Amino acid sequence: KIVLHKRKEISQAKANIAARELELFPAFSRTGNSLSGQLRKENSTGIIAEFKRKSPSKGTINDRVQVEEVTLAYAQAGAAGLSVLTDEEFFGGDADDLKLARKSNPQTPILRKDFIVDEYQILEAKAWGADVILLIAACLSPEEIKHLGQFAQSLNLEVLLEVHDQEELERSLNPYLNLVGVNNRDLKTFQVSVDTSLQLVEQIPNEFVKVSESGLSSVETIHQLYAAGYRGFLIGENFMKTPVPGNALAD
Ligand code: IGP
Repeated sequence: KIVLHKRKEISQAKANIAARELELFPAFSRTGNSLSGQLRKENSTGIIAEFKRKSPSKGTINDRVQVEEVTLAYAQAGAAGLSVLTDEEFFGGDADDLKLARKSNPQTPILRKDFIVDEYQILEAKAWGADVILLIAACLSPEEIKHLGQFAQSLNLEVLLEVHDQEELERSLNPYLNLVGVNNRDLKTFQVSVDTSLQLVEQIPNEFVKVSESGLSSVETIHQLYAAGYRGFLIGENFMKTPVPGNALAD
């Protein structure tokens, strides 16, 4: 359903701005900030802090805060990277959120969080100032993941592959990825279990930076995941549900 919705959105976007025009955006020629590089640093917090106004599982999480302020506060509180939702339909985000996050955080790696199914969205990601794109195994064939990953890397973007189980992981791995994320949330049932990350960690080759995603809210869980081999921790709701999300990370 989401993929069909995206296809419609993309054809509209293409009608408005041709791919060749995206390449003229100033952000297109900037050198990217490496998220995998940040996460590999010995003293990194590992936290990838997400700006998310609403979600299909939780409804409105926070619609009173500004993306520039929140992302800047996240970075100042020690986030290794930022994640900005650009999906409007389900998550209430848009291109401006990403552009504004970039404007207030020139040096911090930023992930475009969206359902990517087409090269055009990768050109958008680059033009809007992203450093990393997400490819979700549940939405894409192995061939698509490889092709889109290779395309993203050719633009100096890093690639985060998201999986939820062993079957998705095994069929989706290829050399055109930088990070592998395990989503603790089942996208079909919205159930969250950190055990998903703990069970899959050994199956992820060490050449990729390992990221645990969703449902993370305690320091103990982060320590446990770190000990298991994870170096990135993607956290949205736990910060966003508070009135000042940047303070929630600082605490
Ligand atoms: C953040 P949480 O539970 O901390 O808010 O989760 C992030 O992992 C989640 O937003 C997410 C997501 C996605 C959103 C993970 N994969 C794919 C949209 C699409």
